[in-house]
Amino acid sequence: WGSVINCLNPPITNETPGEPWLLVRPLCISDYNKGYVQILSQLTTVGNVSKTDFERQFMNMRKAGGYYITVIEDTRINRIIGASSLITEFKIIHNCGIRGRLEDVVVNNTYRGKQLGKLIVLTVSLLAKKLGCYKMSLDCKDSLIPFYKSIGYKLEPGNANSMITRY
Ligand code: 16G
Repeated sequence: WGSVINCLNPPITNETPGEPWLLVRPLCISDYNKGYVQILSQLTTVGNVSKTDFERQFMNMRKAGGYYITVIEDTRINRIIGASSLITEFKIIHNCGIRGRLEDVVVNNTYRGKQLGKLIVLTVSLLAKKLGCYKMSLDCKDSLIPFYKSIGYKLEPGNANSMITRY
């Protein structure tokens, strides 16, 4: 999906993510064995997700369509060390447009300081643009607002509320 990500310093891209052993690629069904589920537990409660559970949900996502999960693998140890999801939503508004949602962004905390969080978010943001999304939105903790601002996201005046009901 292209490699031009030019606001990072030093300049890294999804094709050259800074270290030769890092690989930015789409999630595969075999990534359960490479720790995709474990890394998500650095973000929130994951629960007991077995390999079968993961594979079933992976196939559900594939069947539903519109899920684009990108990961960063450390190929020296065959482990997923970062991830980010783009979920697309088909709308009637905006001329039957597509809205992108950024979800489940996580980078292993031992790999901090290498711009990998920025890289993986910019990678899926670029993908959203290529897919024709008219906007990309996300929910995050207050403490992450500066991070998202640094890569071009902004709070929308009058519309910066995130509301939920939990089940
Ligand atoms: C953050 C994540 C969201 C994830 C949620 C989990 C990003 C941009 N946002 O808001 O995708 O679903 O945390 O928190 O990664 P929860 O367990 O409280 O739903």
